[in-house]
Amino acid sequence: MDDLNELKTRILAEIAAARDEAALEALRVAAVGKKGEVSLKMRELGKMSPEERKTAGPALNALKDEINAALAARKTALADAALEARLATEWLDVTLPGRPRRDGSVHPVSQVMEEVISIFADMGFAVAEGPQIESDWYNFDALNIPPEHPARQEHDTFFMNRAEGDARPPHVLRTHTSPVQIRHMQAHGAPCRVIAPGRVYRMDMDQTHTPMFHQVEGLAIGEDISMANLKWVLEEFCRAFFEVDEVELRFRASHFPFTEPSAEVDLRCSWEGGQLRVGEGDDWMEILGSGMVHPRVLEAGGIDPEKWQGFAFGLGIDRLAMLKYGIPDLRAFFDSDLRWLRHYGFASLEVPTVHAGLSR
Ligand code: 2NL
Repeated sequence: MDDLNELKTRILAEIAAARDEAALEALRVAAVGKKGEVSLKMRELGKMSPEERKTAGPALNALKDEINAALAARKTALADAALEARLATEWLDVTLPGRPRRDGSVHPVSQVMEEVISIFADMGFAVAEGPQIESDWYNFDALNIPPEHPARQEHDTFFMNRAEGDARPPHVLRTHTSPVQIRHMQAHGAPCRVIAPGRVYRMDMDQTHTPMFHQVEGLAIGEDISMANLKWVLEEFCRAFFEVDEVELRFRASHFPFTEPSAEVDLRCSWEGGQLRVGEGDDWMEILGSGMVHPRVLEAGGIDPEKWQGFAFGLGIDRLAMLKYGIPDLRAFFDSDLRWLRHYGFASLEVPTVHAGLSR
């Protein structure tokens, strides 16, 4: 019995001192494995007298149980300790602010888009959005653009292929954001005051044209809206956008199928020393097209032209960005050159608003 106690004390001490799971497994094999010390002693039971066996048998079984329990407890303790150690090296302060690996910047087109939206929002215009792939009805017919109009020729517009044998007219990549406003009129009726910013597509590519560019169109419909309201809104826009106190606009008679009368709008400026100054000088710079919504376009939008009238305008965002921020070549806008973006980009956490300043 004494040597059993000794054996127990030694094995339990070894288990308590085991450093890892491999050491623990070696101890298990040496103690209670098939040829382990305890197992060998159990084999000796057969040679004992029945009297001896009566006490030695249960004692050995108890020892085996105790060793197995100690092995299991140590195993759990080792696993817990390993987890503790891992957690201690992997901890992370979730209250720390984000740490961007490199500061991105806002693209000039996005910046100007936000500026323009912010200015019109300040005048009570809501923002409307719609699909970039349109039916020819929304892109052309609803806008009173006749079938023989050059914009409808293969040459100027991107057409989407129909399935083989499908005779319906093909969809197009929208050539302006006007379809968004047609959809808005149909869904919400009159009166309304919206702008429709977004990407538009035309087959054109040179120093001042890219096949995809950005437009904002505006539409205001009411019972007695006139060109005077249009003029004030556009003046207010130019003052805010170019960040000057006074501007002068010049309306030149023009022609669009979707407005009657139509006007192109020029802004007084000077280009002295290659630097644009708005509101002074003897130059005029064309900035947008506009007019009173054609009655047929109101009808296409489900609005009664006998009761309602409105003005509309369309301006190109990319050109405005070039003018305001002195960027010479339009094509570089879409090259995704990081050096260009870092040079012309804007801080990413400063949202332009009319009251906080548009472009600081
Ligand atoms: C331009 C000309 C323009 C419009 C766009 C418009 C939209 C509706 C009804 C009537 Cl739903 N008009 N949009 C009107 C006049 C001019 O854009 O030269 N843009 C760069």
